[in-house]
Amino acid sequence: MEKYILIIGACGQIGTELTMTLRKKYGNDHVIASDIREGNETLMNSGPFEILDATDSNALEEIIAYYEISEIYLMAAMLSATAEKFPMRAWNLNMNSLFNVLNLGKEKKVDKIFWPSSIAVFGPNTPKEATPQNTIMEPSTVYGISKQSGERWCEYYFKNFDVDVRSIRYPGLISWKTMPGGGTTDYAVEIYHKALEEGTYNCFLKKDTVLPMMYMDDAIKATLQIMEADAEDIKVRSSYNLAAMSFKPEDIAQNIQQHIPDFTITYEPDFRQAIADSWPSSIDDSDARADWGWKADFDLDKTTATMLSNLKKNKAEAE
Ligand code: AKB
Repeated sequence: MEKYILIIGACGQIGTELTMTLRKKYGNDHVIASDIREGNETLMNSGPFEILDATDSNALEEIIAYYEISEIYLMAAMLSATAEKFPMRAWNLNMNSLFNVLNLGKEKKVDKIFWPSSIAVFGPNTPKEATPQNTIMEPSTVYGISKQSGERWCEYYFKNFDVDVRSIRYPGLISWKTMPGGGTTDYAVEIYHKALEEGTYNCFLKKDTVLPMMYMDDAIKATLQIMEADAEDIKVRSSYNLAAMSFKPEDIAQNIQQHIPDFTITYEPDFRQAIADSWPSSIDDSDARADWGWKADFDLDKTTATMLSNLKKNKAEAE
């Protein structure tokens, strides 16, 4: 039987690159992109697209039936910084969209589901260094509470209704194709844009705030890898820890200065500092490595070189 995949939240930072990678792998017509708004030209012109509010279960069911979808990637979510401003909207979007998709799995209308969790599931009482897979989880943010609850529901639907749902706790993600929106780790993308455009960046986190991060290619690789793994190898049905690198704003600034010696950085911490302070500095991802062979390719040097050369190329083409 032919496989048809639905990406919900296809126009966001992860969704855009995930959609293009899956279209390359399975064929453009086999990957249906959907979002509440239209995305960039490449995404819109490369395959089917549907406007979809992820909280609208009837509209979702119609799309599932029309395209004979067997696999869903639910990428729509309100991230940490925005969620603090709109707690009820964040809870509504993050939880109801997940229930809509899990219920399709329960009713056997789809075979497999991917749902992203985050390092935000951890909180101030979690061990900060090499945070283990199973540890104290007392998230202190709206976003973290929704992700922690989501993880519990994923495991519940797997155990009680045999729903094949798979998940990763993404760290901060760095990419040059689509901007992130509303996260606490967004500084690690903005800094590259500002370095090239203005030669300076005013960081909203303190210079020594270490957070776990990952280049987008690694995040996409992990997502495809966990979805392609044999079901019996997926031993964690809440969500897997995943790691690539950890750094502080000062490290990334120094790294950029190796390419742009005159680059300067200033620090003006805002409400996002408290969110960052509640998260781990580094993550132990040994379960993902052991269970489905995870290994990151990008460190900070490689990330910076790739980000700057691609953004430079984009800038030159636009001028
Ligand atoms: C955010 O900063 O909210 C996200 C995340 C770590 O999940 N990038």
